[in-house]
This record gives sequence, structure tokens and C-alpha cells, in this order.
Amino acid sequence: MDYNLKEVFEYFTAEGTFLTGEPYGSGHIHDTFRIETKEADKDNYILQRLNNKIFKNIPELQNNIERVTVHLRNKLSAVPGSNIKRECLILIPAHDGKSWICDKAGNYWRMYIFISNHRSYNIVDSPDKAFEGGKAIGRFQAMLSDMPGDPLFETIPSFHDIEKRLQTFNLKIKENPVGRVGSVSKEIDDVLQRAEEMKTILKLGREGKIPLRITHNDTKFNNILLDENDKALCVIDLDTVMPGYVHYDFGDSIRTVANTASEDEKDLSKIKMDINLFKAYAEGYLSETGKTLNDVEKEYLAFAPKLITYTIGVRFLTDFIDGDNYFKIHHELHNIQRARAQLQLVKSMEKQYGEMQMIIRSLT
Ligand code: ADP
Ligand code: GN1
Ligand code: MG
Repeated sequence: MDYNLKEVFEYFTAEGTFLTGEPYGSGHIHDTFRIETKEADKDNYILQRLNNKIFKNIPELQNNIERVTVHLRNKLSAVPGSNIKRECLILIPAHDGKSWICDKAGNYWRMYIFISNHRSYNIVDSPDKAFEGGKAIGRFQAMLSDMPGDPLFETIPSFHDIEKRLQTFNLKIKENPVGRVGSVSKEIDDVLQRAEEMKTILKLGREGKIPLRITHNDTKFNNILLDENDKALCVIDLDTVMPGYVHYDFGDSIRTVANTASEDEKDLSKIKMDINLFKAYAEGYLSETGKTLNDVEKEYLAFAPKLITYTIGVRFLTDFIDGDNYFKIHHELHNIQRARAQLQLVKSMEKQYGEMQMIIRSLT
């Protein structure tokens, strides 16, 4: 789809003049463009066409992001030497004062300052980077722990609720809308075998043993930007910041940080969880959160990567069975390839679970 990016850009109160706009990044949800401005001394921007099939209430979504970014900005401003434009997302208001616009064709758009000189990784190759990722997410949770006001709007209801995800999964298997169920019976078995164990975090929540906190809920590593020295810089992609269990954030980062291969690797023999990267991320994360988490939260951190890798695997598999309506895909078998890769990673985590538990115990 072609958009008139210059026209969209001009709805917003940016300082510079539009020069070029190009697709940017590898997110699975929105259409993201990098806008370069003519003036060398003005910011560049990220312009996003929002996916309103997935985020059904754009004003509430944007209201969440406004609250979160303002709170983070206030916190960071108090830190000597901080660089607000690079360490937190800054929304650019439209001329009507809102943080989003709806164009003539009914597309919703928002714009952020482009975070300059950042580094973004889909695969992590060193414990140092993993440690920095853990620190970034730990600090993010800590900074939001005292955000005033009502609870954040639930932008996608029951987002990480594995019981609901499994209900939808079972429903889609029954419906078999595009006739793909027969081709994925092995993957379906892998999911069903593990279903009971995966309800653990929800049960702990219902028993009042772990609290809901403000969590990010989409902490894959390419949503954590590093600086030119590979130090933690900024956590981005704030669409799903809302109440959640800390395990969701810890688990989703390990799913991507500690995987030796890509999220969609076709050759399953390349997929393993690297225990050293697990350990380094956990160290970074606990260096920021060790004092606030309760004992049960800490104890179940080792379980979290299995849960989230499984959950995302279930979601990819459900989307494949459903005919690819949710995640952006780049080829016909993309979602099943992603699902297989996630299930393979769960198996690697299962083999190393004892060691993961020992590492968490030694760090807490
Ligand atoms: P999606 O939900 O589709 O993943 P994101 O908000 O994560 O969308 O944006 C997609 C990609 O765009 C990110 O992975 C990152 O590479 C890039 N990006 C997003 N916001 C910024 C920003 N403010 N500065 C620099 N890069 C950004
Ligand atoms: C999506 O938006 P993005 O690409 O960072 C998805 C996550 C999945 C991830 C899998 C809102 O993340 O939940 O874990 O893909 N985001 C949404 O790569 O569904
Ligand atoms: Mg993203």
C-alpha cells in the first residue's frame, strides 16, 4: 500500500521539513516509516500507521502512551546527564493537539521523535548485551511502579492469558477455517501436552501470591534499543503497557535474548536457549528489581520463559490455522515456521529448566 507520507507528516507539529519517508524496522503489527527531514539540525521521526484491527480503541491506546511517556520523561529529567530525546519515546502532537490523527482514508497515524544512533538486534550474541536488556526492562518496570492515576486501559484484553489463548486455539481447531489443521497435528499435540502446566502463573495470581504490576508485555529484544556502545538506551513499542505479571516481561525477553537463532528459524537444529545469555539477562533484570519483587515472583522467574515462548508459539499456530489474520507474514508458511521455532525453543528450555532454577536461586 502506498501512502502520501508527506501529507500525513504535515498533520503533525514537527519542527523540520519532510525530505523522505521509508519503511523501517521489523515489527509484526504496525506499518512503520522513518521520516528524514531536510534540515541537518532537526530531528528525524518515526511515523506509524496504527493497526486498528488489533488495537480497536486508538484514543485509549494513545492516552495510555501519553501517560506512560510523560511519566518516564519526568523521571528521567531528574537524572543528571540524561538525554530525554534518546532515552524515552516522545510523541509529536498533531495540529489539533491530539497525539494521533485519522486521515481522509480512515487510517490512524502517530509520530515519535526518531531515536538517533541506536542499535537494535533480533539476535543477541553477548552476555553484555543481554545484561543491558535486563537492566532496561527492570528499570522500565521500576520507573512505572509509581505512575499516578487510574489503571492503564487494557489495550488488548487478556493479552497474555494462556487459558483464553488456549480456548481460542481449540475453537480454531474445531472450525478449521482454511483446512490447515490436518497438516499441523504434531504441533497441536505439542501444545496440548503442556497446557496444564502453563496455567501456573494465572493460578498464582488468582491465589493472591503474585501482584499485577504495570508491565510492558512485549519485551522482545528488538523493542529494547541500545546506544552506540551497546548500553541500554530506551524501551520502545509501548502499545501493550498495562497491568500484567512481571513474568510476562521477563519471559518474553528471554524468548528472544537467549535464543541462539531467529524467532522464525526454519532449521530447528539451530534453535537453543543459551544459558549464559539467560543468566546475564537475569542479572541485569534483578539488579533493578531484586528489592521490589516478592519471593514467589522471584521463584517463578525461571518458569516464565517457558510460558511466554509457549504462549507466542500458540498464537503463531492459531494464526496459521486461522489463515494468517493477525501477524504480518512474509511468505505462506511463515506463521507455522514461527510456531515450530517457538515450540523447539520451549523444548530446549525444558531440558535446561533445573539449571535455570538454580541460576535464579543463586541471584536472589
Ligand atoms: P510494532 O508494534 O509493529 O513492532 P514498533 O513500535 O515496535 O512497532 O516499531 C517498529 C520498529 O520501528 C521497531 O522495532 C524499531 O526498529 C523502530 N522504532 C520504533 N520507534 C522508534 C523510535 N522512536 N526511534 C527509532 N526507531 C524506532
Ligand atoms: C508482536 O509488535 P511486535 O512486532 O513488537 C506482538 C507480540 C509478539 C511478537 C512476536 C501487539 O510484537 O505480542 O510477541 O509480535 N505484538 C502484539 O514477535 O501482538
Ligand atoms: Mg515492536
